[in-house]
Amino acid sequence: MRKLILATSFSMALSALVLVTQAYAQALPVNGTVTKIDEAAGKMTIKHGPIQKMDMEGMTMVFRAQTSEMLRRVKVGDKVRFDVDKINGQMTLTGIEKTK
Ligand SMILES: [Cu+2]
Repeated sequence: MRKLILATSFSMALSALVLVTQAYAQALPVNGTVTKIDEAAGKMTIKHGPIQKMDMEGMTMVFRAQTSEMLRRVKVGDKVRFDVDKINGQMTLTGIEKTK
């Protein structure tokens, strides 16, 4: 009985993890490569793929980072996934993670 409960909780934890991972991948919809990080300016240059919600093709451009921590989380040359919103008229990174 105890083993069954353990197995059940394990598989439930696993499905929860899968769900979180899927939600996460969706939350960071854009691919890119970091080409420059300017901590003083709070900005990062990314060579990015298409950004559907901005109706934007792939290009290299500068983004403002929503938090300074984002600028330290990744390095130049890292492949990343990120999300962006227009905040106060500026293209602003709202999330970024290094990918493999
Ligand atoms: Cu762009």
